[in-house]
Amino acid sequence: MFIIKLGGSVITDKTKKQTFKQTTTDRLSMEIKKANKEIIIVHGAGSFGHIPAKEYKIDEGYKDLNQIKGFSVTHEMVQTLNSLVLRSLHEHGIPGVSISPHSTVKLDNHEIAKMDFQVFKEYLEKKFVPVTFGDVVLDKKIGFSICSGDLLMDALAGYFKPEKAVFVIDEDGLYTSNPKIDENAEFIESTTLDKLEKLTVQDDKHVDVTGGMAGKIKAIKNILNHGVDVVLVNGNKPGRLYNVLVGEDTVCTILYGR
Ligand code: IP8
Repeated sequence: MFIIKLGGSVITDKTKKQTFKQTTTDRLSMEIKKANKEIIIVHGAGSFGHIPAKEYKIDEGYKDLNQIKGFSVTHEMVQTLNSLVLRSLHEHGIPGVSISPHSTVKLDNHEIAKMDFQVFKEYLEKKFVPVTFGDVVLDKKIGFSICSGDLLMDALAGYFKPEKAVFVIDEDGLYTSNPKIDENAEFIESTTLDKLEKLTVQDDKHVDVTGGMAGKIKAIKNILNHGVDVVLVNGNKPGRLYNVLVGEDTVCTILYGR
């Protein structure tokens, strides 16, 4: 089994409000279908979720009444993106079913305190493809907060122990520094948790309420600690996700779990 995260910067244009990348998502759906593996899909919120979540400071927890509107607006946005992803999957023969974190996950100070894994299990047993996504969620300590797709990847990888946890991103993989701002950044083909600990990660200026690459690295370290291998692959390059899923050589970064 594979757990795949379709990054928000791959399926949307992160700089423009609610801009869905239909062609890219359709191609990725096609690659997933062709690979014919048991999968769970997680997707990011991109410009549908991060913009309103930032505006209403949802990640800081409940502070004022205006955020109630912000929470529901953000939820509506990510649910809209989820419908677009689901439609793309369905049109390419993938029986995706949506599992919304806001009603199946409970956070405690930004960490997952409770998650309904059983519902994923039952859908998988019936040959559906569970699809979940970065969402706004109730939080025991701070009222509400954001549950990122990376947090969901960590929790799902810990429970299901997939063959690989695959992050589909808008870069070829991991670099020694941020290639968007450092031309001397060196590409890392494969690495381990110990080497990853030594990397410092610099983010670019995307609107990202869940910590961008730094947040992703934290989730990746946890996944490696679950003993699960992680792959980072460029979703903008045709065929690479398919190659990862079927075990063909391709440009990507592989991180070995322990
Ligand atoms: O794009 C963020 O999820 P991510 C979810 O996976 C919201 O970090 C609501 C901004």
